[in-house]
Amino acid sequence: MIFIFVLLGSACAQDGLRFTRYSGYFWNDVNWFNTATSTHSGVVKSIADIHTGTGGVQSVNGADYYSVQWLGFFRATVSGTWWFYTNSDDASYLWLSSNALSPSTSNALVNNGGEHPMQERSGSVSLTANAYYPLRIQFGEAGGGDNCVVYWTPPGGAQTTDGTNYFTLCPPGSTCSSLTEHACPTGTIKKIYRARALV
Ligand SMILES: [Ca+2]
Repeated sequence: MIFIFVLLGSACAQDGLRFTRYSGYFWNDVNWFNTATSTHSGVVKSIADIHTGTGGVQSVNGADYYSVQWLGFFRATVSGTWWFYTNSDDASYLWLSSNALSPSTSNALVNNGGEHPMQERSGSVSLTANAYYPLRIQFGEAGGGDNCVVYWTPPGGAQTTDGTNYFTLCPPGSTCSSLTEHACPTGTIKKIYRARALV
């Protein structure tokens, strides 16, 4: 029996979103992150709360005056209308697709801006199955309580915070040139092969 290996595709070795944590509150200025001082960074697979969303750096209601930005890509598993949500204290925003590349408060899919206790806001968008969309999420804590939860509902599906199979730093086969923050480091592309027997 002879085995051959069939190339099925390639995928970035790192699934998830990249979080970067900054000192200070962004006061709803979406460009603030471009010049702010970062303190921590890493890759996470969910933002079930600010603890998981920062890889354990922050705890819920644990600090004042900090901000976090998440960057990556979102893979739509099915076609149709998707709902995205943030629930945060204080401000948060979520952008998908081209708006994630040139964000403003007015083009956010989810605008949960302002200083407030835990508050849910949502937005819906039509997505195509197996397409990868640039994703940007910003959150900041001004004072008092602090937390941020991000979740979504696929068409006909259940609400979830679990980014497994949804979040990736780099879509397969892409050099991510349109969103340089996400560029896959050299050597992180892995190719997926399947052994097939010839008889
Ligand atoms: Ca607060």
